[in-house]
This record gives sequence, C-alpha cells and structure tokens, in this order.
Amino acid sequence: MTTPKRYLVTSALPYANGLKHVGHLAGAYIPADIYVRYLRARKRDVVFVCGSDEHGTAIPIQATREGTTPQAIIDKYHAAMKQDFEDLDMSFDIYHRTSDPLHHETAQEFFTYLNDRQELEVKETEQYFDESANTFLADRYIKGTCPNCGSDRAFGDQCENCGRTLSPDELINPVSTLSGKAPIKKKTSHWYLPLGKHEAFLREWILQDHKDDWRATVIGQCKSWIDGGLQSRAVTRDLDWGIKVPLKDAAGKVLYVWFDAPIGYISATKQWAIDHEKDWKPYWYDKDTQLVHFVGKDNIVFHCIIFPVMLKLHGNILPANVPANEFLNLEGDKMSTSRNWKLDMRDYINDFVKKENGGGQCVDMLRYYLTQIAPETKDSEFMWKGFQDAVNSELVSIFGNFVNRSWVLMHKLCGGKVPVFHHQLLDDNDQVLIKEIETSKVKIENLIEQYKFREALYEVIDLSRKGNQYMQKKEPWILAKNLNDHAQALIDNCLHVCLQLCANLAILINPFLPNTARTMTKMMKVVDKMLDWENAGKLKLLSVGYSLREPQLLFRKIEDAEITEQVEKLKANAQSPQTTQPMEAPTPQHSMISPEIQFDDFAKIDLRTGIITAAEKVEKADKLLQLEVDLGFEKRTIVSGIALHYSPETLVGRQVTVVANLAPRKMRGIISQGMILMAEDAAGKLHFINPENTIAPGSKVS
Ligand code: B3M
Ligand code: ZN
Repeated sequence: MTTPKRYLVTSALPYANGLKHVGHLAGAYIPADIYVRYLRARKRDVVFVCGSDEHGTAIPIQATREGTTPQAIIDKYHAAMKQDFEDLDMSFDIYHRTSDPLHHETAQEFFTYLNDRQELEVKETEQYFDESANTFLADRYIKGTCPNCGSDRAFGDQCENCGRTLSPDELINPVSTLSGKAPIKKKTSHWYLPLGKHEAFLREWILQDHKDDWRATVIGQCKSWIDGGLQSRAVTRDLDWGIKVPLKDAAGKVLYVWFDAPIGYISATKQWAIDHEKDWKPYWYDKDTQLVHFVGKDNIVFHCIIFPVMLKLHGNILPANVPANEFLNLEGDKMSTSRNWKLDMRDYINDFVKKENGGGQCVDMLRYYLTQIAPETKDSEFMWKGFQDAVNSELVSIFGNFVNRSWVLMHKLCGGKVPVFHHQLLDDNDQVLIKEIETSKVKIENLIEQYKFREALYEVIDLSRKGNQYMQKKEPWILAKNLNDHAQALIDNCLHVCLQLCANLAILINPFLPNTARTMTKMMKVVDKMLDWENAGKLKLLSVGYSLREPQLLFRKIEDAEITEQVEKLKANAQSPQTTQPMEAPTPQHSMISPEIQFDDFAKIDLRTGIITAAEKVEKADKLLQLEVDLGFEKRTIVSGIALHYSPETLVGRQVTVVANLAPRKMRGIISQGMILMAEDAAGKLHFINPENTIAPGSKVS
C-alpha cells in the first residue's frame, strides 16, 4: 500500500449539552489520539480536528432544564469539554465549534451547492406537531417506545438504549417532550437527501471496496441499513435553534444537526488552515488524502452512509476508514446520564489527575486502561478493579519495573553511564531480544495502521515483559557478586541491551502514553526528537558512555481504598440522579389561575392585530427586541422580551396581537407603546398568539 500524502483525522464532535464520560473517551477520542500521535512520530502530514456540536434539539432542551438560554449552554459546555480534552492530553490540532460563523457559512454553502444541483428533493409531508406548544416536534422533542429494543427512552432521531437511528414515525406511542401530550400530524415542507439514488454507489464502495479493511461491526451496520431500503432523509427541520436554511422561502427552517455537524470537520480544517497559513483544500479534495473518522457505534450510519453521500455530491474525498467502537459499560451496567451511572472525564480528572503533582501519570494510567479494554470488536466493561489490576500488574509490575530495574542497575553497576557492548560476548539471549525489538516495531506499526490499538499496546507491554525475562536470565546482580573483568563485560552487555530496549519502549509507548514517554526522555537526557518512530527497532539509540539521570517512578500503585471509594461514589450518585437530567422530558407545569375579574375589566383592554415591520436587538439587553409594529392606522415601537426565543430577522412580516391601549413605558431608554401577546409553553418557550389567517392590521381582538 502506498503511503498517503496527508491525513485528516476526525473525532466525533460531542454535543455541547453536558459533560462527556469515559465511554466517549474510549470510543472516539483516545484511539484517534493514538493514531495521530503515531502518524506525527512517523513525520506524516496530519491534521487532527474536533470541536463542539452546538446545534440540534439537545441544546435548547438542556437550556430549558437548566433554566437558561441555548447560547449559555453551548458556551458553558464547549469550554468545559475543551478543558477536559486538554487535561487528558488529546492532541487536537484544532478544537472548533459549530456555532462559529465560519461553520454556518460553510454548512450553508454546502446545502446551497447540493440544492442548486437538484441533489435535494423538497417534499411536503405530515409531521408530528404539538398543538399546545404550537410547534413541530423534531428529533428529541418527541419520544416514545423504540421499535427495535422496546425501550421507552427512544427519541425522534435515535434510541438512547440501543443506539438505533430512528425517525419520529417509527416511534411507538409518541409523545411530545414539551407538553407530555400525544402529538397531532400537520403538513410541512422539507428538503430531503434521496439516499435511495445512491444505493449502487454505497453497495460498491462499502460492501465491496471496503469489505476487508473496515471493521466487521461497521460493515454489518452499513449492510443492514442498505438492505433495509435507503429512505430519503430530511436535512432540514422546523426549529429556531440551528443554522438557517439559506433560501428566501425557508423562514423558520434550519439545517438538520446531522447535516451540519459533520461539515464541522471541514470548517474546523478551514479554521486550522487560517490559523497556520495553510491551504485546507487538499485535505478535503485531494485523492491522496486519507480521511479517517473515529466515532462510536451510534454514529456509524451518519459517517458511513449519509455524510459520504453528501461528500460525494459535493465533490469531496470519501473517508478511507471509519473505525467505530462499540459501547463501554461501567461496573456491569450500561453507562447512562439519566440514571447517573457514569464516570465523567471531569470526575477522573478531579479525583486523580488534579490530585497528583504533574498528574501526567494518572492521565496515562486511564489512557492505558481504556485502550486495553477498548470496545473495538464488541461492547466492553470498565471495572474499577480492572483499572487497578491493569495499572498495578502491568504498568507498575511489568513496564515500570523493567525500566526502573534497568536504570537502578545501570547506576549501581555501570557508573550511571550507558555501558559498552562487547560484541565477542553476544549470545543467543541477546540475539533473540534484539530480534524481538526489531520485529515488535514492525508488528506494532502494522497493528496501528489497521486501527488495532488494543493489540498494538499489548505488544508494547509484551516487549517490556520480554525485557524482564531477559534480565532474569542474565542476572546481573548475581554476576556483581563475583566481580571480575569478564563478569563486568557480561553486566555491561546486559544493561546495554536493556537500556537500548528502554529507549525503544519510550518510542513505542509514546502514541499511547505520551507523558510516560516524556518522563523517559528526561531520564535519558535526550530531546523529544528521539521519539521519532524511525528510530525504533534499532539498538543504537543511546551512545555508549552517555550519562543518564536518576530513575523516576513511571507509575504509582492504585490502592484498594481508592477503588472502593470510586465504586461507592458511583453507587451513591446513582441513588440520587442529577436534577438536570439531559434526556428526560420536563413535566408540564400549570400556573395558578389569577383572581376573577368582571367583564368590564376585560373590555377595557384594547387588543389589535398588527404586523411586525422591523426588528432589532436592544443593546446590552439579552432578552429584549425593539419591534416596529404596523397597526394599520399607525406604527408603534414596542419593546418585547422575546430575544431569547426569536432572532430579529425571522420576525419581519409576522402577524401579532398587541395590547394597543397600554400606557407607554420606558425600557432601556426606549418608549414602548404597547405589548405583544405571547403564550409560554411548558418548556418556557414563548409563542405568538395569532389569528388563524392573516387579516388586516388594526383588526379588533376580543
Ligand atoms: N454530536 C452525536 C454524539 O455526540 C454527535 C456527533 C457529531 S459527529 C459529526 O454522539
Ligand atoms: Zn432501542
């Protein structure tokens, strides 16, 4: 296989609606980071992109739950997730966000490109509508029973339990998550991506071209999707949170989050190129680029079927591979945000990384365990006891022990310097180990190139295990008991080989455990450049006579008390689930009826219909919009507290109901001459009160 000219590696863009857990980390982030660090060590041209997914119904739903705005939610969780990734040493070249104007433009351009070429269909269909909330129920605004697994935690886009991608029509007993009521059906028009037209392409590209180099689990999911009949997928939604559909006749419509989010990889690449004065285009257009998407299994369909069709139509390259992982369970149960059965990255950072000096060791311990149990072929299990065993009996007792012994003995028996190798004393044990170093390097790189990170890491640890066995056979500490020239020469040979092996181990472990590799380069007093992959496989890394530093402990033991504490904490958290549960529907609330009034009191209120003719934000007031309203007989300026629910540009031309005889009030220096009637739904969203049909402005309402 020829080496690609460049690589573009992506990790799934996490929704900015909450903290992410170690299941996410094991699924889409650590494997990508290993792959990228390896490519960088091989001096390949690679760009690693990620960022926050800030659209979709998940965001406003979380805002309602936390009693704040969607903007505040994405700002909060974008910053928090970015920090978590930094604390765990994810080496993204850029961590972008889809609320960025550059992304909005990029996604709109993409949509326009496909639409202009008639690659999208416009269809009018009946969709679920919540009458009391006066809104269509896209994606997570509707829930019901999953037709696949029977779970009642299925949403209009996906089942939380089995991960199956759904459309609202497939839900059994659908209810609105806004009002808790059964929805009605109402007509609406949307743009669709006709996947069926691309069936032949998908069959050939996935099921033939990639049947051998993509994971069986990925091929399996794609096959069942294709065989199940490829339906047209709507790429727009009736929502106010999202990227506006860039067409004149599309008021109130936004791009579907799964249409815009993967384009986020492109906008992130563009931003990276701007920041580094590079050209982004070859990364998305040149056939010599290897595009690799790291995702969890619930994202397979989007990355293997829908996005590739979009890329093909847009003239871009297609992914070379989508090494999706299965799910990671925790202590015998599925990880779940709503049941609070999870280990957030932040919890591990606080309880381990931040508690230690430096913390890098703890980062590597987690990276190690999550790679060792990576759900590459089937679901796997995070067990605190397993974490302890992996650290104590592999990292500490095998890898760490070998490095430490080599260093201690070198200081004790070789004067703190790299001893010479006496070639005339080369024996079978030396030869076998030297060969192992050479072949391990090749084995590890082949495994990494095939995205088999678990096995690759096993080989690294196994090589250090072989180092221990070698030392055990050579017993330099016994030779030291009857020291003479010959014995010293044998000691020198043994420690020469061991130290060169340690230097090799630093290179081989570097993609997996970068902090460990860096500690080792410090001990060896070498620059990071020594970690270049091409240096591995050889016995010439450390010069004879070079003095080395004192050893540092690479890993500490995990005590029983630490894991007991974690398991208890997990159980205690699960008993008291968080109050802000991202996935549960809010219970509709009914406010108390105001005290009774007489008819005459009501008759004093002069209600009129009006048309909004202009709208703009009020400076330094998040919630207020300044509206110009035409009442037919006159124009009014009205300040209305709806800025968090409607953006000004969507309002012009809208019919409203106005309290026309309300005494003028000054708000933020503006005289407001009236009030617009709004209804508030259970989720706190405001809706206009309108006559059924457009009628002349100024008409009396009573
Ligand atoms: N945000 C779904 C998820 O976090 C989605 C991934 C987007 S990748 C383009 O599982
Ligand atoms: Zn399901």
